[in-house]
Amino acid sequence: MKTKIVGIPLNFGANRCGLEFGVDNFIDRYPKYRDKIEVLGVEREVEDFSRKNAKYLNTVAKTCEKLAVSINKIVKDGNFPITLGGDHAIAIGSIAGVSKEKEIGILWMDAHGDMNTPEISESGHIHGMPLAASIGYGHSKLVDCLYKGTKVKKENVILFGTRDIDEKEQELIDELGIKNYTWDMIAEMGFEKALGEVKEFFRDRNLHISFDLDGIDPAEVTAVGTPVPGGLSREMGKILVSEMIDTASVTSIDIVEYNPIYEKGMETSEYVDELLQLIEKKITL
Ligand SMILES: [Mn+2]
Repeated sequence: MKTKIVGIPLNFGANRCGLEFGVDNFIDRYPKYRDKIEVLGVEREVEDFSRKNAKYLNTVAKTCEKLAVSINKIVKDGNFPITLGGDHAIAIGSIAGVSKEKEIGILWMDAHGDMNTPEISESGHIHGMPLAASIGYGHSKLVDCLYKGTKVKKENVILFGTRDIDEKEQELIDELGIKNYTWDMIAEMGFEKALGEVKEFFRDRNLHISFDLDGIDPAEVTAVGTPVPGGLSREMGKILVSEMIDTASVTSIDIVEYNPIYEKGMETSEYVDELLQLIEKKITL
């Protein structure tokens, strides 16, 4: 199987300057990816700026739709899509593109829950909503990306590494019974044990991994817009991806929220390169 990397420099889901430079800056630092990453443009749409609870909804929805079509084609061609962000809202598109072809579960590695909806979001930023949208909760323009309705069953989702969840978001997570390995739980039970449980849950099942760089400890990965103390080490992040590929039938991966404005040196772009190399090596075996 061949990996196909799609770069999508969306920042409107986070409304934070810098994310739109992530893909180009990464390629500039690692020219070996110039011919390997297909960069998709953001589809800027007319917006209703009186809407505060889902900012840039039309632009985010249209861009996710475009990404979903591209990812869907990669899957249909028998290849393995990697989506490089850009803010985490793009996962709405990548997941829709894969889930149209096969039933998948989701491993959501993130400091945040990304389980907000327009009704409960405090910021109105759509990058806090993609997991909820993928399991059928949120604005219909997001939920119905590529095709109508729920993309992934809520019981087939695991949150991993969380340490900053809004109050109403937590209520929704509890109400829906979403499995959530908070960073506190992982630290207490031990990373190996937590990973072991996640592996058992997804063993031999189709799995999409949505890897938010802010899930990693910001002391080790600085180039993220919404850092939260704590989190996985760089090595744990790589072990997670590597062992999930060995255990589950991993179909697709997102690597998101690379914001070069906040980078101290090159340690985050280096980490993205390491992750891409690891995935490529394992998938093309
Ligand atoms: Mn996220």
